[in-house]
Amino acid sequence: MEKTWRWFGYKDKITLGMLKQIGVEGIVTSLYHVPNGEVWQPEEIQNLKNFIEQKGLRWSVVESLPVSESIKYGGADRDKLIANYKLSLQHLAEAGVTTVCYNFMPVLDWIRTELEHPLPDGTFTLYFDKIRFGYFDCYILKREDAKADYSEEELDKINALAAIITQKEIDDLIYTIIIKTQGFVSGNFSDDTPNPVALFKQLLALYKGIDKDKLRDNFKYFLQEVIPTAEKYGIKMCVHPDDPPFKVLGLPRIVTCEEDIDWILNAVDSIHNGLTFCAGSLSTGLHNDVPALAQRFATRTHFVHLRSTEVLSNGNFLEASHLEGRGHLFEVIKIFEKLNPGLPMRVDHGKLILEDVNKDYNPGYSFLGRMFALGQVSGLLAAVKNQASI
Ligand code: DNO
Repeated sequence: MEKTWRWFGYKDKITLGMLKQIGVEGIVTSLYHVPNGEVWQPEEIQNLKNFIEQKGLRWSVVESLPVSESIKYGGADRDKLIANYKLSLQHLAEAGVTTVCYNFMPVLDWIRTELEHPLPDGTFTLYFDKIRFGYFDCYILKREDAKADYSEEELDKINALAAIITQKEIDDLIYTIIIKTQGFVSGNFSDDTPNPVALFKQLLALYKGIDKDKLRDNFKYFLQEVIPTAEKYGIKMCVHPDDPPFKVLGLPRIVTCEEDIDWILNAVDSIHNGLTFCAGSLSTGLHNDVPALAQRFATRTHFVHLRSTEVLSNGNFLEASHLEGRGHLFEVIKIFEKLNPGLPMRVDHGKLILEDVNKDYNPGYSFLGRMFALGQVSGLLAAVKNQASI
């Protein structure tokens, strides 16, 4: 596997020089400053590529070329936006950047309720608390029908939380779910968004009446347009699974399990229509057996995210060590090295350890925590390779 690292562009505090020192080979990045839906221009792509190559690295993967909301809900301007998307793909291919990761999650990209959850060893990690998320849904968004999505017991706990939650905790929850986790990945929100809850509700409203089947129709429409372009220019498209892989806030999620992935890969049956195998996202679905999925989809995978999670009996989940948890990364690496060797992989969602604290890194994208995880995963990779050569 190629050791890659998600780097947030020219303004990232973690420099390419630092990455060279810790054994990173390839860079995963995006044109972060280009608003969603606009064409990525050849000059900008080339400049970024040159910048990376001057440091002795390569631009291995685009993560992400974002799919605009309107393409997902099937808005009036979707054809124009898809045409722009195709042009961006063409420009990337012309520059020699040919692996493109994206997702098809409505409104929210990934979801956590806490970004600095303390662990007994003094480090901090990302955390999803079902009851806090339920509070956000029922009391902050006040979504119609929200209560139907929670059990009686969960509703009791949500109501109990409502009786004691402080204004600061409410503000933090809004900031965490809407701004901080989405801000750097989805382009829908930023620190300057004046009334994030109102904007969030507007976006949710755009999906009224869009159920799983309708969202699948829109996804297929997108794939039927985009994959022929990917074939023509040699682009490997790879969709990222939904994080977490279940329905949230009444929004359908359609990249959650074996059946979904099968459906996507068959919707347009081409090697250019592939998967980003995110062991972490898939592992938070108790319905998923991560190594079995790797075995099944390895040959249609173009990019791998190595991380792992622990799911608690109450439905909450947190990031696990890269050596433990439901991701079973040793097995996963073994499978990929056997069935599709050499794929770019990056570690994901490092903890905050030691000097990482108060550095204001994007959540999940610490330096030391990720470096530590990369060390662990590099060890697993070396062990797999040694085993294979015995
Ligand atoms: C979160 C990431 C996701 C991922 C996108 C890909 O940390 O794994 O935001 O980059 O879903 O489009």
